[in-house]
Amino acid sequence: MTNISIIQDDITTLKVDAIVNAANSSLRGGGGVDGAIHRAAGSELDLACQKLGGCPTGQAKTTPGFNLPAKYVIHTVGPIWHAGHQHEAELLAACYQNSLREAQQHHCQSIAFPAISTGIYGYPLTPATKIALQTVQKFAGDIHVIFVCFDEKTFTVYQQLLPEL
Ligand code: AR6
Repeated sequence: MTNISIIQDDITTLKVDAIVNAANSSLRGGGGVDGAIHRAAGSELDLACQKLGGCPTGQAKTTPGFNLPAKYVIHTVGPIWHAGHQHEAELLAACYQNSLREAQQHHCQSIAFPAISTGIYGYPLTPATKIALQTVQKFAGDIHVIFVCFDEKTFTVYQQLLPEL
Protein backbone atom coordinates (compact mmCIF):
# COMPACT_ATOMS: atom_id res chain seq x y z
CA MET A 1 0.00 0.00 0.00
CA THR A 2 1.18 3.51 -0.77
CA ASN A 3 2.78 5.34 2.13
CA ILE A 4 0.96 8.67 2.40
CA SER A 5 1.33 11.40 5.05
CA ILE A 6 -0.67 14.59 5.39
CA ILE A 7 0.91 17.49 7.25
CA GLN A 8 0.33 21.21 7.74
CA ASP A 9 3.59 23.00 7.03
CA ASP A 10 5.63 25.23 4.73
CA ILE A 11 6.92 22.97 1.92
CA THR A 12 10.17 24.95 1.62
CA THR A 13 11.32 23.70 5.05
CA LEU A 14 11.10 19.97 4.30
CA LYS A 15 14.16 17.74 4.05
CA VAL A 16 12.83 15.28 1.49
CA ASP A 17 14.22 14.01 -1.79
CA ALA A 18 11.88 16.17 -3.87
CA ILE A 19 9.35 18.93 -3.35
CA VAL A 20 6.83 19.73 -6.06
CA ASN A 21 6.31 23.30 -7.19
CA ALA A 22 2.90 24.48 -8.41
CA ALA A 23 4.46 26.60 -11.14
CA ASN A 24 3.20 28.43 -14.22
CA SER A 25 4.15 27.51 -17.77
CA SER A 26 7.00 30.03 -17.91
CA LEU A 27 8.72 28.35 -14.90
CA ARG A 28 10.08 31.79 -14.01
CA GLY A 29 8.49 32.10 -10.59
CA GLY A 30 5.32 33.77 -9.40
CA GLY A 31 3.22 34.07 -6.24
CA GLY A 32 1.98 31.44 -3.80
CA VAL A 33 4.08 28.34 -3.23
CA ASP A 34 6.07 29.07 -6.41
CA GLY A 35 7.26 32.41 -5.02
CA ALA A 36 8.11 30.84 -1.66
CA ILE A 37 10.15 28.06 -3.32
CA HIS A 38 12.08 30.48 -5.53
CA ARG A 39 12.86 32.77 -2.56
CA ALA A 40 14.07 29.88 -0.40
CA ALA A 41 16.07 28.13 -3.16
CA GLY A 42 17.89 31.30 -4.24
CA SER A 43 18.57 32.85 -7.63
CA GLU A 44 20.29 29.75 -9.02
CA LEU A 45 16.86 28.13 -9.24
CA ASP A 46 15.64 30.77 -11.68
CA LEU A 47 18.75 30.30 -13.81
CA ALA A 48 18.15 26.54 -13.92
CA CYS A 49 14.47 27.07 -14.77
CA GLN A 50 15.39 29.48 -17.54
CA LYS A 51 17.30 26.66 -19.26
CA LEU A 52 14.23 24.39 -19.21
CA GLY A 53 12.35 26.62 -21.66
CA GLY A 54 8.95 26.49 -19.96
CA CYS A 55 6.60 23.60 -19.28
CA PRO A 56 3.14 22.78 -20.68
CA THR A 57 0.17 22.35 -18.33
CA GLY A 58 0.07 18.84 -16.85
CA GLN A 59 3.76 18.16 -17.47
CA ALA A 60 6.66 18.21 -14.97
CA LYS A 61 10.37 19.13 -15.09
CA THR A 62 13.09 18.75 -12.45
CA THR A 63 15.85 21.01 -11.13
CA PRO A 64 18.18 20.75 -8.15
CA GLY A 65 16.91 22.27 -4.88
CA PHE A 66 19.89 24.62 -4.47
CA ASN A 67 19.54 26.32 -1.05
CA LEU A 68 16.48 24.27 -0.10
CA PRO A 69 16.78 21.29 2.26
CA ALA A 70 15.15 19.20 -0.51
CA LYS A 71 17.46 17.62 -3.10
CA TYR A 72 15.19 18.36 -6.08
CA VAL A 73 12.35 20.63 -7.10
CA ILE A 74 9.89 19.06 -9.51
CA HIS A 75 8.09 21.87 -11.28
CA THR A 76 4.62 21.05 -12.55
CA VAL A 77 2.01 23.32 -14.08
CA GLY A 78 -1.52 22.85 -12.82
CA PRO A 79 -4.59 23.79 -14.85
CA ILE A 80 -6.36 27.10 -14.32
CA TRP A 81 -9.95 26.35 -13.26
CA HIS A 82 -12.47 27.14 -16.04
CA ALA A 83 -15.61 25.64 -14.47
CA GLY A 84 -14.41 22.16 -15.44
CA HIS A 85 -14.82 22.75 -19.17
CA GLN A 86 -11.18 22.59 -20.22
CA HIS A 87 -10.04 19.10 -19.18
CA GLU A 88 -8.94 20.40 -15.78
CA ALA A 89 -9.41 17.03 -14.02
CA GLU A 90 -7.25 15.11 -16.51
CA LEU A 91 -4.62 17.83 -16.48
CA LEU A 92 -4.48 17.92 -12.69
CA ALA A 93 -4.14 14.12 -12.52
CA ALA A 94 -1.36 14.36 -15.12
CA CYS A 95 0.52 16.81 -12.82
CA TYR A 96 0.60 14.23 -10.03
CA GLN A 97 1.40 11.31 -12.34
CA ASN A 98 4.17 13.12 -14.23
CA SER A 99 5.69 14.50 -11.01
CA LEU A 100 5.85 10.96 -9.61
CA ARG A 101 7.48 9.77 -12.82
CA GLU A 102 10.13 12.48 -12.48
CA ALA A 103 10.70 11.45 -8.86
CA GLN A 104 11.13 7.81 -9.89
CA GLN A 105 13.57 8.77 -12.64
CA HIS A 106 15.64 10.69 -10.07
CA HIS A 107 15.53 7.74 -7.61
CA CYS A 108 13.61 9.71 -5.00
CA GLN A 109 12.26 7.86 -2.00
CA SER A 110 10.21 10.78 -0.69
CA ILE A 111 8.23 13.53 -2.39
CA ALA A 112 6.19 16.40 -0.98
CA PHE A 113 3.23 17.86 -2.90
CA PRO A 114 1.42 21.16 -2.32
CA ALA A 115 -2.29 21.37 -3.17
CA ILE A 116 -1.66 22.07 -6.87
CA SER A 117 -4.04 24.53 -8.61
CA THR A 118 -6.17 25.16 -5.49
CA GLY A 119 -4.76 28.63 -4.76
CA ILE A 120 -4.33 31.30 -7.42
CA TYR A 121 -5.51 28.89 -10.16
CA GLY A 122 -8.89 28.48 -8.44
CA TYR A 123 -9.49 24.72 -8.65
CA PRO A 124 -12.15 23.80 -6.04
CA LEU A 125 -10.48 22.13 -3.08
CA THR A 126 -12.58 18.97 -2.63
CA PRO A 127 -12.44 17.64 -6.21
CA ALA A 128 -8.77 18.63 -6.48
CA THR A 129 -7.97 16.73 -3.29
CA LYS A 130 -9.77 13.60 -4.53
CA ILE A 131 -7.70 13.68 -7.72
CA ALA A 132 -4.49 14.18 -5.73
CA LEU A 133 -5.18 11.25 -3.41
CA GLN A 134 -6.47 8.89 -6.12
CA THR A 135 -3.67 9.58 -8.56
CA VAL A 136 -0.96 9.20 -5.96
CA GLN A 137 -2.41 5.91 -4.72
CA LYS A 138 -2.33 4.63 -8.27
CA PHE A 139 1.15 5.72 -9.30
CA ALA A 140 3.38 6.30 -6.24
CA GLY A 141 4.74 2.76 -5.98
CA ASP A 142 7.31 2.65 -3.16
CA ILE A 143 7.76 6.41 -2.85
CA HIS A 144 6.70 8.04 0.43
CA VAL A 145 4.27 10.83 -0.49
CA ILE A 146 3.74 13.79 1.82
CA PHE A 147 0.83 16.11 1.13
CA VAL A 148 1.77 19.49 2.51
CA CYS A 149 -1.19 21.68 3.43
CA PHE A 150 -0.41 25.31 4.05
CA ASP A 151 -3.71 26.27 5.66
CA GLU A 152 -6.05 24.63 8.15
CA LYS A 153 -8.92 24.24 5.66
CA THR A 154 -6.79 22.31 3.17
CA PHE A 155 -5.39 20.14 5.97
CA THR A 156 -8.92 19.27 7.16
CA VAL A 157 -10.16 18.35 3.67
CA TYR A 158 -7.16 16.07 3.00
CA GLN A 159 -7.63 14.34 6.34
CA GLN A 160 -11.34 13.84 5.73
CA LEU A 161 -10.92 12.44 2.23
CA LEU A 162 -7.97 10.09 2.79
CA PRO A 163 -9.94 7.33 4.56
CA GLU A 164 -12.69 7.48 1.90
CA LEU A 165 -10.36 6.37 -0.85
N1 AR6 B 1 4.08 25.55 1.36
C1 AR6 B 1 3.05 24.73 1.04
N2 AR6 B 1 1.93 25.16 0.40
C2 AR6 B 1 1.86 26.47 0.09
C3 AR6 B 1 2.89 27.40 0.38
C4 AR6 B 1 4.04 26.89 1.05
N3 AR6 B 1 5.07 27.67 1.36
N4 AR6 B 1 2.49 28.62 -0.07
C5 AR6 B 1 1.27 28.47 -0.60
N5 AR6 B 1 0.87 27.19 -0.50
P1 AR6 B 1 -0.76 28.45 -5.32
P2 AR6 B 1 -1.77 27.35 -7.89
C6 AR6 B 1 -0.39 26.55 -0.91
O1 AR6 B 1 -1.58 29.68 -5.51
O2 AR6 B 1 -3.17 27.51 -7.45
C7 AR6 B 1 1.81 31.11 -8.82
O3 AR6 B 1 1.83 32.48 -9.07
C8 AR6 B 1 -1.60 27.42 -1.13
O4 AR6 B 1 -2.17 27.79 0.12
O5 AR6 B 1 0.62 28.57 -4.83
O6 AR6 B 1 -1.34 26.09 -8.57
C9 AR6 B 1 2.37 30.29 -9.97
O7 AR6 B 1 3.47 30.95 -10.58
C10 AR6 B 1 -2.49 26.47 -1.91
O8 AR6 B 1 -3.11 25.54 -1.00
O9 AR6 B 1 -0.68 27.58 -6.70
C11 AR6 B 1 1.20 30.19 -10.89
O10 AR6 B 1 1.05 31.35 -11.68
C12 AR6 B 1 -1.48 25.69 -2.77
O11 AR6 B 1 -0.19 25.93 -2.18
C13 AR6 B 1 0.02 30.06 -9.94
O12 AR6 B 1 0.44 30.70 -8.73
C14 AR6 B 1 -1.44 26.10 -4.23
O13 AR6 B 1 -1.62 27.51 -4.34
C15 AR6 B 1 -0.30 28.62 -9.62
O14 AR6 B 1 -1.48 28.58 -8.87
